Amino acid sequence: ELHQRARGGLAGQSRLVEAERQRRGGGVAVLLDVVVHLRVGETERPFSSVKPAAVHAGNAGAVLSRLEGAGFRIVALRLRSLTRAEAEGFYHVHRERPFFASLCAFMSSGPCVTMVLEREGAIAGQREIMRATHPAKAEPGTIRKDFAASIERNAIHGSDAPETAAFEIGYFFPGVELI
Ligand code: 3AN
Repeated sequence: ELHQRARGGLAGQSRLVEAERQRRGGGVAVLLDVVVHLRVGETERPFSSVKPAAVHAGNAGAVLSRLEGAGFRIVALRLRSLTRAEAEGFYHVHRERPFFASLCAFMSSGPCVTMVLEREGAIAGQREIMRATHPAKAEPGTIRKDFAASIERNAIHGSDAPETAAFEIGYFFPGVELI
């Protein structure tokens, strides 16, 4: 289904590019310009999760409000407590890292607010509003600076690429129709 959607999106994009090329009278430079423009403006759907410490501190609403204020739409939402095994599966790319056991213990220590977000350029946009993995290195006004206590308990997760978003949405919202 994801492949079909991706193909549909690309076909739609090519039609738009062709229409714009004809409207402007053609030319490779114009064509490239339109392709770049369309890619920058692409609507994306990252997975996101407010982590247990931020939920426990009563900051879930404030974090969601920051996201909505920055133009993200919530297209799926579920409060859930991860088992240790679910946390390990989610973070399996980090299984060799020294902090893996502690991270998975933390992520399964209380409920997370799991979400799918939507916005143009949402993946880079969310990384921007979350900011550095280590809250001490993040600028004031970013979610991790304002709501996180440590690099491990850093308030929020956000997909870092379309491929990870597809895996993470499938992991947390299997079979859920995204509105
Ligand atoms: P990000 O969440 O910014 O994409 P990753 O993918 O490098 O960062 O790390 C995933 C998660 O692992 C982070 N959100 C954080 O909770 C935890 N983490 C990363 N680095 C460390 C570290 N040095 N010590 C403890 N936990 C870490």
